[in-house]
Amino acid sequence: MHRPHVFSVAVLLTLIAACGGERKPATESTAAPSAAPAATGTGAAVTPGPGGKIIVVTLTSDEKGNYFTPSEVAAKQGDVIRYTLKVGVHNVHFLPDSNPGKSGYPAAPSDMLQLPGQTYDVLVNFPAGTYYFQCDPHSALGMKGHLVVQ
Ligand SMILES: [Cu+2]
Repeated sequence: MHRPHVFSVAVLLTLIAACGGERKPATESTAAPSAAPAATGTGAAVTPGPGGKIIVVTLTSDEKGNYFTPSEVAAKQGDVIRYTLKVGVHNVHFLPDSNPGKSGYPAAPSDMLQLPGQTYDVLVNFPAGTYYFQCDPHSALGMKGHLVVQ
């Protein structure tokens, strides 16, 4: 008469122990992979819009100075300007003070490009017009250019 009762308690304890043992994998499964941070500027490749193309502009330093090549860039809606570091340390900045009355362009400076081949992509999705850009460390030395959106 006592035996069935004792047996059932033993089974119950076994079940509790089993439950406790299952917590470990449950904890691990709650650690969901974190989403990649939103792409911001430097390094993030941008895909041209329909019919658009990629226009490469290099940033370089040599014995003649520091400059963008080309420094005068013509583009259409949907194109991507791929600023690409060749030599030196440079950035790209569409300086708001030099683009009065304009909006929609990337007004924040890019990060510094430091590794050859590093890129900063700008999708041309802002109004037609001429936009001034520069490299902040070298603007006084003439490292500047214009993006003409047709
Ligand atoms: Cu520069």
